[in-house]
Amino acid sequence: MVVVIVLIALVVLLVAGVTFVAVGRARRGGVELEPPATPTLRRATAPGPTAEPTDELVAEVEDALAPVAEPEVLEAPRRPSFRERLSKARGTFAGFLGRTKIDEGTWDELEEALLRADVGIGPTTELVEVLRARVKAEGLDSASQLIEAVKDEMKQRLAVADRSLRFDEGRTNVWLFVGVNGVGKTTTVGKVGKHQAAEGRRVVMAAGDTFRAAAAEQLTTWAERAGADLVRGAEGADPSSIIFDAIESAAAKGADLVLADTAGRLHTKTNLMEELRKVKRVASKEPGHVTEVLLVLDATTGQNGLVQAKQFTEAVEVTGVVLTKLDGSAKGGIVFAIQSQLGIPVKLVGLGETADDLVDFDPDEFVEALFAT
Ligand SMILES: Nc1nc2c(ncn2[C@@H]2O[C@H](COP(=O)(O)OP(=O)(O)O)[C@@H](O)[C@H]2O)c(=O)[nH]1
Ligand SMILES: [Mg+2]
Repeated sequence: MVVVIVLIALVVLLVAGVTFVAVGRARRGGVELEPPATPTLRRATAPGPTAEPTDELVAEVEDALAPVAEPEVLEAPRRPSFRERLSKARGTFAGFLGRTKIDEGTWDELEEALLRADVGIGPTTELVEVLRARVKAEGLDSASQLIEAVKDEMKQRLAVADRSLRFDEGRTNVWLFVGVNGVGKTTTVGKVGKHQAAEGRRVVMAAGDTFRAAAAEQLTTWAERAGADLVRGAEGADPSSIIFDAIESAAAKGADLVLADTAGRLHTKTNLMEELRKVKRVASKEPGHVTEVLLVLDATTGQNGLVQAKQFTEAVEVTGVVLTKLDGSAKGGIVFAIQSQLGIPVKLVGLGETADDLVDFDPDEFVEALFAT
């Protein structure tokens, strides 16, 4: 009798044990069926030695996962979003975003936020006046409605017909990059070169900053990355003649785009502007055809950038602005000041140091990013 009871007990235990292991496996199998982010992750989450899965079970799960996991491996580098890179600028509007009603405090906070973001006193005053009138006319009474109105007005002010970089087919196009020292000219020439070469254009870079040898070295690295040709001269050489050499060399081998770096510093400011006028004149001689003069401005310098912009626009006809280092700045509002006070479109913005971090300026995305929570 005792033997029978012991036997029954053993059988019950055995059945319970088998069921437990089977359920455990099924559960782990269920978790495994969630599509993992990458195959590496898949390996990391596969049952460990303690799970003791059968080979068939592993093969089955891997088969089920394979079609889901593969496309992720082939994914190209993602264009950085304004939203993720503008975290500093975004903080500027934090206090204002916390409000629910529209009262005098709301207007004060809005004005302060716009000034802190470097929208500038003129454009800020104008914006606030228009918004006060709009709130009244449309009977808006919540701060969230006001925020939508602010965004709408900002987008309207940034809307321009054309931000594209001008390129005339069949010509030796020359894009000149100008700006003060350290704003990101050489880096931008490199990034633009990489993008343009990737689009199939034959690019020649001209190391027109002969003030320091390091600038030509830096550009050499970028030219190698972009698969572009580079024309450089000795330290202290005449920038105009280097740029002209680059243009002639481009024309001779059928390259259609010359990207010319320039110095941001000479011995005095007046000389720099004279030098740039000369560069523009020489670059416009046959076979050269200057289709862009891009002023590079550093967003972290805020309103100071506007002063620089005025000086450069007096010297050469600037066709567009490249605003760099927007990733490290709380002063993105300078975009409004540039466009409203100078009427020059911001064409490209730098959101970081790599080639993929130079993107077309998208005003709607930019404004939404400023107000993202
Ligand atoms: N974070 C960030 N750094 C940048 C950006 N553009 C340029 N830089 C950096 O700014 C510094 C100066 O750039 P450089 O091209 O040498 O300036 P240049 O003197 O005008 O030619 C370098 O360290 C660049 O990597 C950008 O969009 N974001
Ligand atoms: Mg440079």
